[in-house]
Amino acid sequence: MEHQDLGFNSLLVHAGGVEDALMSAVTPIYQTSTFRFHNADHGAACFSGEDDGYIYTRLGNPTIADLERTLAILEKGFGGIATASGMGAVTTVYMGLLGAGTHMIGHEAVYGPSRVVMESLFKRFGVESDWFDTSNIELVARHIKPNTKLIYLETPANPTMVLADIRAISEIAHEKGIKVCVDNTFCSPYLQNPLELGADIVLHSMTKFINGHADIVGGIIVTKTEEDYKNLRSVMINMGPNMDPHQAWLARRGLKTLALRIERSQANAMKVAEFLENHPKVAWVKYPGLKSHPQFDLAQKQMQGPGAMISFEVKGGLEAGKKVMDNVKLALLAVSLGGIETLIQHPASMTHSKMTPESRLRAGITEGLIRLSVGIEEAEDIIADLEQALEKA
Ligand code: LCS
Repeated sequence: MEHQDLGFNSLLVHAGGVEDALMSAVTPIYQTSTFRFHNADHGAACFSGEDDGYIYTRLGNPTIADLERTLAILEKGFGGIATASGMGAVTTVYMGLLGAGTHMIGHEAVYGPSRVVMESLFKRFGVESDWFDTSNIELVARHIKPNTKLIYLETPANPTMVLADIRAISEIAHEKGIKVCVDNTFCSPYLQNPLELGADIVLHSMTKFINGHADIVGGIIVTKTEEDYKNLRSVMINMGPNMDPHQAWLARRGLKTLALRIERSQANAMKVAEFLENHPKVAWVKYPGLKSHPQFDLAQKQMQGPGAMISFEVKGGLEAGKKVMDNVKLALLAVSLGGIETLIQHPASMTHSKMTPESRLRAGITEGLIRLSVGIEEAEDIIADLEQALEKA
């Protein structure tokens, strides 16, 4: 069947694939760095593009291509570009769209390194950037300059759970010929499709929900147009943050159960968020599934579900929060997110520690903010674990 006729779970299982002479049911791992040519003319034709045969794994590989095609279908884009890590995807987009004398706008609370790499490394090469609260559309419009080339959103944002209105911002951007890129890591294509909402490029850390099993690092970019695809693929293959075939195979395997895993972890997250919101020792909770989330209506409109990420603060701030993190027994005290196991971490001293304290505070990343990635365990066990840890706070 054509993929247009298939529902999401069917695509997770059947999209992509390779035509393999031995008819293997699962895409094999083509663990090879290079591919043989039939003869010299064939090699030349592969290089000139007359023949679409594989050449060399940095340029393309059947196992990686299977994953790239699948993500392009799920995100409803033209093509996918897999990278060695989520940061490989972020920096490929920056390299492809920006240069000396250009300017970008980003949400103030993105994954720490996505901002830090721009404000340190890319700044050295003459790229300007402004980071502020993109949930405020007027602020976005006001910060656009004649040399603005990119608006970079992360929604929900890591770790503040602030949302950006992808459709409204894309409209403003496109009037000025500016590209919009959305980091969709917190949602996965199951919960949000930025390209359908108007964005030009979507990217993910595949390390998270897409792979889902906390056993690989990886990234993916999907573009809406062929032009952006060609540009970013050329950056990727020349810079070299390519994925490895084995890594791609694991990600494609993990992806098959994406919807099942998210349904389960999201149902757990809703229960955990309600538990935290009603707990006397908890100062505040941010979860897009709670009516108390300031952008609950936008979440309902833009996302197909609130996801499995929660941020909260214990009364008593960091000292009290540390007691919770040091006393959990089921949840793992670890960074990363989107896996089957519940993880807890402290952004100000961990994932976002390289931001300046001023930028962190302005972005709403308080010293006491704790981030929870809710897994697929029994909700009762996750709640009991947090309850006993909160008792010690
Ligand atoms: N984008 C988002 C939203 C992320 O959360 C991360 C990693 C990245 C991009 C980068 O992806 P990576 O290169 O690690 O595959 N986020 C992490 C986090 O919150 N804890 O540890 C890693």
